[in-house]
Amino acid sequence: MKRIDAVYHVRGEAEFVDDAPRPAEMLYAAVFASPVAHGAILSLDTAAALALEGVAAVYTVADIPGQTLWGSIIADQPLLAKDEVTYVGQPIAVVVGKTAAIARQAVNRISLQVEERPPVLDPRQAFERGHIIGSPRTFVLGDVDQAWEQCDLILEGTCDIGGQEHLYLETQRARVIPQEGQALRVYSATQNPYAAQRTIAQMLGLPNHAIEVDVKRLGGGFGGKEEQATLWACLAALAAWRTHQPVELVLSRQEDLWMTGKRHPYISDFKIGVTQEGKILVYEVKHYQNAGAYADLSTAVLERSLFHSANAYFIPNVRISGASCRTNLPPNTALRGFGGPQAMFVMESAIAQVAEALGRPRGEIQSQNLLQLGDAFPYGQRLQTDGVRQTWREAEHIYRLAEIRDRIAQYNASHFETKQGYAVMPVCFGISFTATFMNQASALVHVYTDGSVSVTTGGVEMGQGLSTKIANLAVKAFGIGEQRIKIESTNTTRIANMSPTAASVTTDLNGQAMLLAIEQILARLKSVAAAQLGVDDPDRIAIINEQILYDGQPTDWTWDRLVATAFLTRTNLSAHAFYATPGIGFDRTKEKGTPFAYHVCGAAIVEVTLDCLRGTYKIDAVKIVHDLGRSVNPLVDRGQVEGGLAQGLGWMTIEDLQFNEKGRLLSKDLSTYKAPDVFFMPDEIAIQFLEDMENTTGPYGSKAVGEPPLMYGIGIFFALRQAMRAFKPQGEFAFASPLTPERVLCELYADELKEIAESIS
Ligand code: MTE
Ligand code: LUZ
Ligand code: MOS
Repeated sequence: MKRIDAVYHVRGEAEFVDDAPRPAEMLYAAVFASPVAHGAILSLDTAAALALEGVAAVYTVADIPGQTLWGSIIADQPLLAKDEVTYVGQPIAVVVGKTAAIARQAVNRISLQVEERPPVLDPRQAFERGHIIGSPRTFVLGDVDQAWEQCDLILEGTCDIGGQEHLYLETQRARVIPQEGQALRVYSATQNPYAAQRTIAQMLGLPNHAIEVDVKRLGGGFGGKEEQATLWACLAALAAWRTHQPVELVLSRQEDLWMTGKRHPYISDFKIGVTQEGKILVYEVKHYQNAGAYADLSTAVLERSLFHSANAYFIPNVRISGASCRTNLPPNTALRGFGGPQAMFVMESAIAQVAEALGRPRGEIQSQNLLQLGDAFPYGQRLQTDGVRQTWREAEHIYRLAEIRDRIAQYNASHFETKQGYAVMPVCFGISFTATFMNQASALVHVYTDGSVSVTTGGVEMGQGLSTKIANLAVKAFGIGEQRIKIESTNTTRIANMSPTAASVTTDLNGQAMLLAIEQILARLKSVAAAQLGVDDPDRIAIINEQILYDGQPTDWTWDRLVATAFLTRTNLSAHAFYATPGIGFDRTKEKGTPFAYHVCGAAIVEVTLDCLRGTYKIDAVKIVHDLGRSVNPLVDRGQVEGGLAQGLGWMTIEDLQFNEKGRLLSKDLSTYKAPDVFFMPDEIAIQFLEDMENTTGPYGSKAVGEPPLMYGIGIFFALRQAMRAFKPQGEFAFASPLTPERVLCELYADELKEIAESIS
């Protein structure tokens, strides 16, 4: 089955927020944002903006009738800045005009006087000044202090990890339409319709039921619209509320780049202790997370970093700690992996340092420390699968890792100016929202009298193929044709209190809720069929290919006939159902529990060729073994693995966020922020799914897929590092990302560059 929306995308018919026909008298909003990273607002003059022909209004924080602070976890972020600004791009005022161009022109006429204060951009510096969001956290397993004494080798290091732009194709946007009475209908490009609903309600002092949020689909979210879509929906809603007219707010690409938060940069200190044989006995890590100016999701991202700090390895003694450090950057936020990638990068760096010190291949250190079935994670949960070792072994075997190693060694022995490298990247990613209460979902299913079916869930389609998978599941559960199923928009009036579409669990949670709803309807339909057929046991009735079977034998009843008859005998053909993941929980006072329903495992081999004269590189191959469980839709899942990989490779290498010392984003357009394209991607991508892995949590034994493959991309850093070491064996290379060609060159020629610098001075 193809993706159900592919045909609309190809024809350009797929509807996004601003594609729907424009209501008459709609106004357009533009945002005036802070040009400085930190300062006190002395004065704001909007008179010239208001005077511009076609401008309807300019709103500031004074125009907000209800709560002015928002945030899903900690409500510390002003919707519009009041007395002070704390990052470049922080919204201060909203202008509404007859066109977006007029609104933007008016924005340029606003004058602001700020008393600038020095910004803090470095998370460690913020930490030292006590600028911490939430509380620092520490996970402990074993006896760390005593374990150092048993080690033959102890190494320390620091990782300096870059952020990442989401680069969804569709920038942030919302359209808000006033309704009769005190109500608003909101079309928002959001992963989190309920957050938009409740935050707008709080801002306007209205009950939640006054706000209806509807989401058809997103042109990508990648975490960037889990929390941060809310702000723009609120600003559009404020303007619509005040003007009593429809208002649309669409960020330009540049505005989106400089006004929104990104993946968190981390600075992480690690210390690792091993035996002579390379067995890891103890690992300690301190993460300084660069949270940006407000809480956003940072404390949750940090929590996921703590959960994934040992990645796919069993280490008997660990101490993992971290703090969300408040800086004067835009609030950083969810991005595919949600803190997992940063933590895993640190672990892999520590292992690289061990391997280099012992003079052993990195893969040998990795493989002897892999988690196995029943091993304890630092947070107490035990691994319920042998997927880590199984995927590693499979990758080693089917892709002939030993041959890759020998081929690359030979290549490097016979080439001077180019060198090759490879790395294996194992991934073990926990599936569930780490906040246990969020692991809930509901669904609403209607069967109409013509046999067609309408499905609403709390999940948002954002390109990940959710609608297709939900439709696949409905087809399978009902036993009817796919043309019968319509997946509706996500809507807060049809589904209440939904969790965001995030954490890779949307099909798991919403799919299960829908299956429960379908079960209810099927049970009723089967009772009707049993009565009509004059048999006692409805459980012996099945629906396959729209035929009603009894004991596996065809009857002369069809889906159409059964549904029509059910209606005439007054049977409820609708159901709402609720699902909550069973068996999970976490105690934050002890930092122990079972936060995850299960883990997704896999391993990737990344091969590169590096041009050591130019610093440029080519990805020769990425070969993956990935555990999918019993896939609902292998094509969609393959797309997710490839897309996640691309995003991970880009994060590690060419996606370079540059801020100047005043906290202003320099890489604020697509000519200076380079993302992977088809030419950057590996010449060869091989993906093998582990077929015999079962999962009892996901619908029909399927597993979450959205985020874990991103972390395969981490392998490229260590493949490049190996190639760099082949060129310059005595080189000391930093664990700093992204490893751009420019950085590679500076590292390869660090001594020469130093000499030149000295000779100049
Ligand atoms: N794939 C596409 N095409 N577009 C996206 O925005 N978001 C990713 C992933 N895959 C994303 C994507 C992220 S960050 C998550 S958490 C999951 O999809 C969310 O969807 P799921 O829960 O249905 O996997
Ligand atoms: N969002 C969230 C997430 O709120 N909690 C999570 O645990 C999570 N994990 C991954 C991505 N988004
Ligand atoms: Mo994904 S970072 O959970 O939206």
